[in-house]
Amino acid sequence: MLRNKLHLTALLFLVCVPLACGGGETPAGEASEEAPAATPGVAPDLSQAGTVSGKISFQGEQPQMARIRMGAEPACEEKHDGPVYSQEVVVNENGTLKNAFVWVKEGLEQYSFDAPTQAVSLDQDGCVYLPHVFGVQTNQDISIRNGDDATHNIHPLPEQNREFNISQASGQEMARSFPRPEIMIPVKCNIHPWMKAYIGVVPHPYFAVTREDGSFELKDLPPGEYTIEVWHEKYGTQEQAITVAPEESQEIEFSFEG
Ligand SMILES: [Cu+2]
Repeated sequence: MLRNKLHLTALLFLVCVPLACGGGETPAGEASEEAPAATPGVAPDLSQAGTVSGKISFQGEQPQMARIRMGAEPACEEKHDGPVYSQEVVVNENGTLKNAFVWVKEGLEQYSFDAPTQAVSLDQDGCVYLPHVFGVQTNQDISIRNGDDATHNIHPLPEQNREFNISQASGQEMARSFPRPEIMIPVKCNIHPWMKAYIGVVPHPYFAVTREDGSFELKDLPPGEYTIEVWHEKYGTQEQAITVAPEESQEIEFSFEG
């Protein structure tokens, strides 16, 4: 009789404990819209890290860029010394492409990275976005500033993140961030239709934007196999699979044709 009671107690214990534990759990599939789960993984070991660098070359005929007429906004027009042109395609003097976004698309999934505490700047200066193309880590602040004597309206058009559309008076500044990776988020101004920028949101620090010499550098990359992608506003994307050996400095080149 005593033995049976003990069995019953044990049985009740086994049934009750899992029920009690389950009471406070959030049902699966109810992840918050604004706070995706943190990327699993650890920080990479950088003791044998390498570097991938290179350039984005351009072949063929350089397209003529449209001239931007901003006479309706004299405060902006007078900030420019000469005519202003669209930055859709900027070919550098050395035959390379400016404003190409280069990033590690695959190969870092096992790692996690904290967002930098320092913000990235996006200025509205002379009714032009500066910079025209830039990268930011997920959840890293973008400091958006209106340096013009005019009102702007900052309006990113993401597909993986939440859209916003905010008027900004002269001199105002605000910070925003995007929680999800997205290549690329177009940004427009509802007041000045020529204003365009593109933001690459990356879950790690391995990205770069080509400037006046068309070069890029991805430093402190742990040894491994990677897919490197380059994105350009007009010419689309290309990718290359590479292997980075311990402490290796590797050069790669991409080429777009006009
Ligand atoms: Cu504007």
